[in-house]
Amino acid sequence: MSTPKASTNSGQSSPHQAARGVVTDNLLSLQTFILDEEARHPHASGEFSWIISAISLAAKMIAYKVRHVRLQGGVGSQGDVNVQGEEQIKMDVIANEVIMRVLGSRHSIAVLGSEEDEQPTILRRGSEGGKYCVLFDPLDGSSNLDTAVGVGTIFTILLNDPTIPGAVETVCQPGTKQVAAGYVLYGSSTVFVITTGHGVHMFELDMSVGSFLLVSRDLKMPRTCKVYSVNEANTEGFPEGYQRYLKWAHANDYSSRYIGSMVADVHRTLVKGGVFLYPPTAKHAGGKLRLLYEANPMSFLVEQAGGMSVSGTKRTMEIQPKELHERTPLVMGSSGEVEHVLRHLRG
Ligand code: P6P
Repeated sequence: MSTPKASTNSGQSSPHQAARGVVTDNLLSLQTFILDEEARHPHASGEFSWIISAISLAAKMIAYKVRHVRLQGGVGSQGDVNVQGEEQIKMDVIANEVIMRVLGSRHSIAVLGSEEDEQPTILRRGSEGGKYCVLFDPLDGSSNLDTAVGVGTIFTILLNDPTIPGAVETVCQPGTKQVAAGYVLYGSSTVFVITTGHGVHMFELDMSVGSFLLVSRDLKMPRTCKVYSVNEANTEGFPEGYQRYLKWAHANDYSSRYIGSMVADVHRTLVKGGVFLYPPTAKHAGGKLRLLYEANPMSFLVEQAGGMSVSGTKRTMEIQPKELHERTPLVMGSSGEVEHVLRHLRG
């Protein structure tokens, strides 16, 4: 297979950068890409590839339902409050059921953890097998569905340890232990972004063939970009360092972009650069975003794309989780931009 012609963000392509740019000629599906990756690891059993294939299938099913959400009756309250204390949208439950049904049939999975379910789901115990655990937020930002704003699915894949008796203890691993992580953004296009620790790769859903096709290989985010993304309505409740940073950004010609859907805000940051912040607030003193299945997978992707992700002044992926649904403050994005925030947090 010839090396795909590619152009980098700057429009200049060089042999070194070419591999990182937009893929313009060879058509590679997500399925083929993952099998290619698997072939590079002689001892790979193929179990991991089956999981990505399942997530891809679930993503296509959810993409269709999201794009017809009112016709599918997916808008509006489910009438319940989830474990997060948030009102469940009907589409939250539909997306969760799709993923649980698709992943539940994969023999390589021992434990599933969802933002929508209080406890993890144990599929296989001890000697019953199950090499991996999968955690996910089935439909992040779903409160935006009634206004047709981009929403997303976030997932992370961890190794299972059958010697650990409790499912929660098994999945409470620091982000550095992630085997793979990714998201699907159901936006103006449906994109599947994944890393297995060897760069970040983006695929776009071609509805005419029902496949995710590679559009960007080894994506790298710009080191700087004068854009910050935060809900400024919460400013008065931010710790002082964040308030000092925002004053500095306002005085240094920064633009503000905030969608209020993490997958959409982080995807923009990954592709164009900038910094996304969800600091501690008056309502969420420990931060609002969930460590295990939102912050960690997004941090893995951002770091693989050359960026940084911190919680306070600590590297997000080094936090040792204690609970499945624990939350964390978060600052992630271009390394140069995260450094500007850290400078103000350190005072
Ligand atoms: P706020 C969506 O509800 C979500 O969990 C993330 O997708 C998003 O980044 C954040 O909350 C938005 O929170 O408080 O700004 O509405």
